[in-house]
Amino acid sequence: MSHDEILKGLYEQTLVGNAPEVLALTHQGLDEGMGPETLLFDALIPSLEEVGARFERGDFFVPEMLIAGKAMAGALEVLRPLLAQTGAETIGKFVMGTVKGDVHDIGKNLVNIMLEGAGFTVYDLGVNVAPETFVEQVQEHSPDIVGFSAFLTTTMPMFKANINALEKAGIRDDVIVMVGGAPVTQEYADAVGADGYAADASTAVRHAKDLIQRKRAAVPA
Ligand code: B1M
Repeated sequence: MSHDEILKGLYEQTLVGNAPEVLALTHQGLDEGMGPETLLFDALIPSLEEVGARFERGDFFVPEMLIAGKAMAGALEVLRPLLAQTGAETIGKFVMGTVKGDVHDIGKNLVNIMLEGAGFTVYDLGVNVAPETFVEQVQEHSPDIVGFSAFLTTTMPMFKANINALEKAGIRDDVIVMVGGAPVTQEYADAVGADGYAADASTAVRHAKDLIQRKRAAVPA
């Protein structure tokens, strides 16, 4: 099988949610020397984008979206150690979760993998995370950054609820707040008072590093 055939197969089998075949093709691609980023960015992510487009058009429904998501998640588990393999030193602590009311986690998990690869220690709180849980976990781990992911326009307002909860607990200024997720924009992040926003996982890592450096530089020794 050529590399193009593997990418085409991965795209098509993710689209129909054929998890065993997606797993087999992921292994085959890696065995044949393809990079994990190629499999991710040239097949798996575009396929999920197409799943979303079909859902919007009414050609796909929630079950189709679910099995495609599961097929992608299986491949991501295989790619995880390879994407995270940089041997970087620990550069900061990151508490991360998908906000209350939202169960999407593939994008959040991908950000976590990239953060770990860049040397962050990541505390992943999972999905549907309540503001009080974010507060407790920030108090427990004292991270440099807390990250909120939201993938629905209806759950984006939880960013503000989370920031309010941090303020109420008196710890808002102790931690950098980053937000992201498919429908989120820089304007929305600014409007809710977040310190940072990123549209994708690699930008999230770059931005997280910058924000930490700026905060450390601003604190008098
Ligand atoms: Co849903 N879903 N879904 N879904 N789903 C979307 C998000 C949607 C855009 C599809 C569409 O209509 N085109 C749409 C939201 C529309 C909107 O509000 N604007 C939608 C909907 C409507 C819904 C339901 C409401 C459907 C229903 O029940 N009627 C329902 C909601 C459930 C809930 O959460 N309460 C629902 C359910 C589901 C499934 C459970 C079936 C499944 C989730 C499986 C899972 O995650 N484990 C699912 C899926 C698979 C999708 C799509 C198809 C794919 C999402 C994905 O994984 N993308 C999605 C369509 C789409 O996104 N095109 C869709 C790939 C991923 C790598 O990208 O998630 O964008 P992304 O993550 C990126 C960036 O956002 C960024 O980096 C990531 C990696 O590059 N990023 C950050 C993420 N977090 C960040 C944090 C940061 C910084 C960057 O800093 C802290």
